[in-house]
Amino acid sequence: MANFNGVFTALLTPFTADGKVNEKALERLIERNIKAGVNGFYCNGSTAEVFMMTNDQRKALMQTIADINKGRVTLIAHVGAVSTDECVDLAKCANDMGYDAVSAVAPFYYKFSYDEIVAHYNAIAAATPLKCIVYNIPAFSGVNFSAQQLGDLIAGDNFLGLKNTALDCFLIETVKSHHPDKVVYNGYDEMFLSGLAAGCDGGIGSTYNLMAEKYVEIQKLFNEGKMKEALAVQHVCNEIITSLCKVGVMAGEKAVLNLLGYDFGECRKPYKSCDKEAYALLEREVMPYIIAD
Ligand code: MN9
Repeated sequence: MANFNGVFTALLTPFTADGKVNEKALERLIERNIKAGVNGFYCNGSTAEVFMMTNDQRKALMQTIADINKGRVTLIAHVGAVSTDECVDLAKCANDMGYDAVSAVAPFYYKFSYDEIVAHYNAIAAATPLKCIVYNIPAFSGVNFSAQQLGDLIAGDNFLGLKNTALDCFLIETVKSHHPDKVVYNGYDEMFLSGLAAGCDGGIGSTYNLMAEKYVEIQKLFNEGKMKEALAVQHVCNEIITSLCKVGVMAGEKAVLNLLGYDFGECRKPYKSCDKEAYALLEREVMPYIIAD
């Protein structure tokens, strides 16, 4: 039985100059994160830039990650898209490839009704034996759920729980206390400790790619009741996140990995990449806190 608690890195995707996945660099990142103590990976999420990729590319990326992981840690496949049929197709692939669960952002752009969104999620959850994690990220999807709606959405047996990327600890506490058997993940890394305090079972985040060991440490200290020590580590993470946000979070994360000697390339367009000044800022403000390997 896969372990769904703890720290899950939302994997970045390294691209070569001609837009292909750089498998060597991805392998190195996966090894770095396993060594740092993550419980698993959240694959093909927003951080992986899947909304700038074709479905064939998304499937190939899922397979590459599964091949590198070789069953070592828990794998969650994000299969979200606007079209229900596409999500179902990607979920079936994830199941065939041996993933442990699927997840999906709410269908976006068209302003679907809540009933339409429920039917969308039920189709994904029914498509395979894998359980589904609802990905709530209102700032990006434009879809706003109440705590009651999220709770209703994840209540069924074929739902594992919720990934919540929203600055609302009240909502986290409400959903988790009403559904204690479900797994709730914190989504904004800058509030990981706050999310744990509100009832989260772990976190899924993009800045984990660079510093997973810090989040592993926060959760360990939290479990030991050492809140002051945990907050001190969270503070270091937040200083780093503040700097990353100045240059663009994903572009900044890739630039940090490039500075560590990974061949991580740049984000897909329309994202712009880091210029010289951005690299200098990261060298100054972020690199002193990042562990080389
Ligand atoms: O869900 C990530 N969300 C987005 C996870 O990228 C939209 C987070 O890890 C953020 O990147 C991070 C920085 O704000 O918390």
